[in-house]
Amino acid sequence: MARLVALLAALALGGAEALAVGRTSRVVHGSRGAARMAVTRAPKAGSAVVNGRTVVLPKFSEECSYTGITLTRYMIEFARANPELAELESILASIQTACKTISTLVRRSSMTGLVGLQGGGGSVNVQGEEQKKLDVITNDVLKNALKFSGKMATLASEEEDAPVALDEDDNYDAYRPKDIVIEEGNKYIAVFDPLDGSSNVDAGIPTGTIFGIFDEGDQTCVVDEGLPLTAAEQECLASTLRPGNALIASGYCLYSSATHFVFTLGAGVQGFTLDESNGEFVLTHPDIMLPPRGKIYSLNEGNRWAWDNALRDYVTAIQKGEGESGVAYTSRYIGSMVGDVHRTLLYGGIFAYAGDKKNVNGKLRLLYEAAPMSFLVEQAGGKAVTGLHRIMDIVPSGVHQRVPVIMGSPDDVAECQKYYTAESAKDPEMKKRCDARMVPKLQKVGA
Ligand code: FDP
Repeated sequence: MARLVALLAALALGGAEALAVGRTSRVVHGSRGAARMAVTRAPKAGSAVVNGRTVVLPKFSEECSYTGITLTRYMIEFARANPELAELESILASIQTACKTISTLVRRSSMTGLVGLQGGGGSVNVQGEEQKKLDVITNDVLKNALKFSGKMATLASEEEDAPVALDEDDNYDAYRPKDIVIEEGNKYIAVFDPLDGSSNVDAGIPTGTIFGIFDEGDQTCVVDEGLPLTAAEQECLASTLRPGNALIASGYCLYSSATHFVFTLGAGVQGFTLDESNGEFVLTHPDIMLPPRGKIYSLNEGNRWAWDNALRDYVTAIQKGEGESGVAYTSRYIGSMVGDVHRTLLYGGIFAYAGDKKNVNGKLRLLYEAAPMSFLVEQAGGKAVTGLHRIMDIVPSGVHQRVPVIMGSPDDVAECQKYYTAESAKDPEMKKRCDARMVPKLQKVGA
């Protein structure tokens, strides 16, 4: 009967095509001969347990072949399947809107004059990096979008010196009478890098936005209105920050030949592509899974002579075809984390920005680069480590803390990790450094 209903529903829509109705109840509606969406495979249904909570995957028994499964629809179905996580729908809606705006800003920057350094130079963020015009504007775009979602308590961004606490007025809800007390439990923390890889942006190289969403947790900070925050307020806000294994969502937007939105809500990884004709993200890469092993290594070889011996020996082995797979690996490095991780997710292999003698903690930031990307990579069946330890287990000591990153196909990362384990027996100083990252020690914000 269900099959008959599906078939009739398909026929009733005028020349509609029912895909394999005899074998599955999934129906794709659209006209014969018209341009169809390339992807007709629905993401897997089922559920997963993440951080002690069950996440139910949305089911898609029908779809329109003209529009495909849009991100908007995916989130509506997700919220229906997970009422207690329904607020993620408006958070993701805010982020996708920001990504579309940023995509346009990046694409048009050569024509609109949004190239080069903020204020002609001299505008430096808390990490001492020169800010580009686009760094500043994209930070505002994302910050506003998240603020207007009305779900955020704290925002931490690469471009902000300290986490931003949203007070009653900032925490936008134009329809909320001010005398109603909002339920504290509905508040989230967003961490983000609005334009990762921005040092490349004026040359048209891929860039991206990285985001992570945490529950607020138990700690409450009382922060006086207005800036600057006192040191105690900053430290309190920093202490609300949590390890990667407490993330409930993370993802990135890649601004490249197409704009991709790839994310996890704790039950697999879904990849969408912006359909410029209707401004919707459409599911093009359902259930992304990393191949167990790849043939690509991706790291800045300019740092080779400062690397720990473990990494140098591992890279030498895979270059020569003397690693576990016996294959000589090839090198691909964009120098833009989102682009390099996106390729790694799709093709497999290993991406790393390791610690070295000069920068013992590497370059990438734990909170808004390493942890959100590690959550994604693990959800796609991969591994993400600092060398010896799992990145997701590190409790942040500071908002802009850096950590070494080695992530990608599980067999490749495990092979690399063995070199670190062997090296740590010979080099107790390296082991001490690695182990120290696992012990939270609150730094001053911005340290
Ligand atoms: P960028 O400085 O251009 O923003 O963390 C920032 C980052 O880019 C990553 O996207 C990228 O992987 C890395 O730095 C590149 O660093 P190197 O130039 O040292 O290779």
